[in-house]
Amino acid sequence: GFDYPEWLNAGVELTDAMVARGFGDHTALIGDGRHRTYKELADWTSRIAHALVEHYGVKPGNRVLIRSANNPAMVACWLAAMKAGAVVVNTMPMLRAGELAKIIAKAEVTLALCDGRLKEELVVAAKEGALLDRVVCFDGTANHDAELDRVALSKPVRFEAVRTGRDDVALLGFTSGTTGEPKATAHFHRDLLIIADGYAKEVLGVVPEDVFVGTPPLAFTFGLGGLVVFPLRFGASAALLENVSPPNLIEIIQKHRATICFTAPTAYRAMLRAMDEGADLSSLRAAVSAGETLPGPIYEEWQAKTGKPMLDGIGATEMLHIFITNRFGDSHPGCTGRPVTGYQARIVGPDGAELPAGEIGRLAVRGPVGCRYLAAPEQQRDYVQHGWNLTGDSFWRDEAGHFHFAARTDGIIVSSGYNIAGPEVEAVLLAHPAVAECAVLGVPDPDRGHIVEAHVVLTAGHAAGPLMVKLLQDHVKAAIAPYKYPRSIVFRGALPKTESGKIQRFRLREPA
Ligand code: 3SK
Repeated sequence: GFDYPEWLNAGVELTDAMVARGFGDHTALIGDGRHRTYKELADWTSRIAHALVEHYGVKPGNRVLIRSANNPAMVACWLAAMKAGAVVVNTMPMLRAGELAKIIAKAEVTLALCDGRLKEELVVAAKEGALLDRVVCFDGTANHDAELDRVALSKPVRFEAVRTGRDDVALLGFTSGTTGEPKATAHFHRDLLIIADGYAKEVLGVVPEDVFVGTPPLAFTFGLGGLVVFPLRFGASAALLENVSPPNLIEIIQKHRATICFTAPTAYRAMLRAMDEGADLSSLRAAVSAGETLPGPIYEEWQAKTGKPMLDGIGATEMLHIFITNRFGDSHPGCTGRPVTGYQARIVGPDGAELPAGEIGRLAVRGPVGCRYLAAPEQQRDYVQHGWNLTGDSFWRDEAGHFHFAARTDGIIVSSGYNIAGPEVEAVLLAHPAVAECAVLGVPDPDRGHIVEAHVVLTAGHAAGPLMVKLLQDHVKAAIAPYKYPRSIVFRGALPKTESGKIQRFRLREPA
């Protein structure tokens, strides 16, 4: 089990406690052109916490929203707000005023901390969401040239952190779900440590020499865990990237000899192409892929080029982080792996009964962290049944106890009585050299109930048209059972994605 003291503050555990454990001079954060040690981070967060409590009147339990790209100042604000006993809502920099206003209203945010470069939309949202003029700007660059920086700089570097309980809420993670309507999930101070002491310790075996990099926004718990909590919990370093394009990711890996990368399959595909051009990514010892199914061909090419496996995993904002994963020495293409120690997983049918190995059903999981929706009792009843979290994914389990992704629960395509897993068709299409990206969905059909429709982005030099449709259909028919072939193919310039890289399949149903 995970045994934590009754009074626990994750902000303190990831800063001052690390200094006390001897990591004071070790680099914690790399970003905005600087390296910051654990001691500097502890002092910085203490000054901000003073400012929050004494200048801005933050009380324990107040909801504080943070709006920023991934940079050290955002991390400092997050840790400081936790030290001050606040409940933090991290938000993505690309959100527009309307989306922010919904979050402000839902989370009952009383104060917002914003990178000054991003304030416009938030100021509009604050008015709409009744937050009015409680938007305080910080400087996301190294200049400390914004209101919060100036107030914080006048404060002492020692702060008596608020005595939060291990089961006090520290974080509200927002998820847009498949429909686009935001839902908040509450996570305790101890949950933030459990994901590190569980997954990161057991699966990644993090050591202080590790350097973490990656692309997910810190507003997405995949990024917050992988790029902040995991490194800081073990005295390692995180190199943060504001502009998370694949070329920047590749550059930062080479520059800082990064060892652990958290990103989605699309970036791994770009990294493979960069290796063909001579990029040296040999410093990476762990390539964690999540957020979207990892296609077998990417896994195999990575293994062939680097000699190391990729660690595909599945998590959920509701569950805070990864709960089923591949491991070093137990990693397989097209397979998501086994539950992280402490978690149990099973496949259930529509009546909630466990299904035998080989049968596709809904993935149910339980363990030390689970879903707690904020003020959404109906959604809570749907998601958590008899103590099991129903994640909205369909999987199957093999005889050896490994779990295999089939589709989102709403993503299995039933056509003429056949069950077709969209991701399987996607993997086959992706293996064709003309296909750069694709997403497969079921669309209603009067004869077959649904038919398989593929939305395809072609690689450079390939032309869309009836010949390409026929070529790809024949390719699928030759690779898997012919009834699975896409009867409809739509060519697109790009696929709609969330900021965290997930393909928004519901948007593919809108006219192209
Ligand atoms: O798999 C995901 O989408 C996910 C979501 C939240 C946290 C972690 C992960 C991997």
